[in-house]
Amino acid sequence: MLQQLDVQQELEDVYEKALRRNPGEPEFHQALREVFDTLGPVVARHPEYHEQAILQRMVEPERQIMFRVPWVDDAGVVQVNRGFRVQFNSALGPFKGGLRFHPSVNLGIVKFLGFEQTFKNALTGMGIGGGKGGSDFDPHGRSDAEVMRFCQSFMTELHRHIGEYTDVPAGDIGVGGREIGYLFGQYKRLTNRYEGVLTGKGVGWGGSLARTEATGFGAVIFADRMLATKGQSMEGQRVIISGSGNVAIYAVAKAQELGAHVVTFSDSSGYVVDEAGVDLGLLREVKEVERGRAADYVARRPGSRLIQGGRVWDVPCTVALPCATQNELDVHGAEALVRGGVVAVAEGANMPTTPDATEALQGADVLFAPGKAANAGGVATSALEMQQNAGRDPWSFSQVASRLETIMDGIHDECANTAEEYGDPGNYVLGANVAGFTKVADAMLAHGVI
Ligand code: NDP
Ligand code: 2IT
Repeated sequence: MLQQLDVQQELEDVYEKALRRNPGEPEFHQALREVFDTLGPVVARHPEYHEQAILQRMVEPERQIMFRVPWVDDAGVVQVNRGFRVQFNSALGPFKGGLRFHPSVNLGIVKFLGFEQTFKNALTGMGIGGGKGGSDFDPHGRSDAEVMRFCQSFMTELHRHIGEYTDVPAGDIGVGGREIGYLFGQYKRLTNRYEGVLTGKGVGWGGSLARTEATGFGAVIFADRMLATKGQSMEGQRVIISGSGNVAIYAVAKAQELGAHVVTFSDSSGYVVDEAGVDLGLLREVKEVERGRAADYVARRPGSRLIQGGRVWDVPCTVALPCATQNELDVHGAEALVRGGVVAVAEGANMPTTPDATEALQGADVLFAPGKAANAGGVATSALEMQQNAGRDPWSFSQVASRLETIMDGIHDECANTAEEYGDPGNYVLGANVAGFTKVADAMLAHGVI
């Protein structure tokens, strides 16, 4: 057993070196900090991790790809975006993780997401490594033809680096079924291979039933299991949700199915309060079919209101599900949640809660589920899609949904048991980080210095 002091010094040294080697990437630094803060006890128990430089290797992506993505818009103007794929860690399987199309995307954001993805994917137990990619392309307001031309150009470079046994991308912010369709079409055309190289495909051409629902469903199932440790459930909870994309919509759906009362959603124009309960059918119509804005929902839903410039966390609730983007829930938001009577927070998004907000919630004894555990249902169902593709055997909705539920139960219990084993029961952040890290570290040890 290494001395505790040596371990803390070792973690600090690796962290400081990573900061120096990755300047100007605050989200990546934050993701590293959050994981490193919980690893002391596990590194102390395993001197071999130190001897084999596991931490140093883990913070360095295996491969980082950046490329030009030129395309022509509907007005005939040449546009240039930047494409990314960071293949972070393949100790447990082919790189796996989403593609994000959003103007804020840069290398640091893709690295934070890829780092987190590695541990998340380990928690699923499905044999998938971690990666992430995307572009600073903004699909909002673009025509289908523009999105198609962009996706074709993006895949014209990306196809060299991916494959069903190498790296299997999927959706994330700004990348849904439409984009996956165009990306898949171009991959197939360039490689002459019809293979499970992407997940989130349409159900008629290789996609899995329940993949669309999986992330939001999984996050609510996780919240339900956390509440059960306190003798509660989702039934009767007053829920606030941020975001109104893929994750948020199906978090609304599952929460309502389990008997909760969901009163908010949001997008980048503001948040909507609907005290009568969010109308799921209208929300889907506005967001999935019309690609509309929050105001379009409010215009058709008497009694609901759009609040611009405020924060959704001021709406009193017992359960909060941040499902939009990173760092959307800061310490002031966390304090507002605590004042409003929150009992549980489960992250549907990746790293939506800032470190001081997490501390404030945990300090107030709020059940807190980090994204790498709570939103793992999406990528786990992607792995089920890969399984269906490999077996050429599509499964029914209920088969996939019941596997998802079993997987979320397993992740919940593994996080809870690990937290208990390491002397901090109820600390799901510690449980998720340590359980995920250990799986990746042990596989890396077995593979030698690579
Ligand atoms: P979508 O693009 O479908 O939806 C994103 C939602 O968040 C939209 O309502 C969007 O509003 C809002 N949003 C995004 N960025 C911002 C921002 N900077 N400020 C305010 N609002 C913002 O993405 P997903 O639902 O797929 O992803 C949401 C989160 O969940 C992300 O953190 C993603 O990484 C994570 N996640 C997704 C998984 C998946 O399977 N899709 C799996 C696991 C995690 P607007 O339209 O106005 O921009
Ligand atoms: O953050 C995530 O886990 C995702 N965007 C889903 C990744 C996937 O490969 O399904």
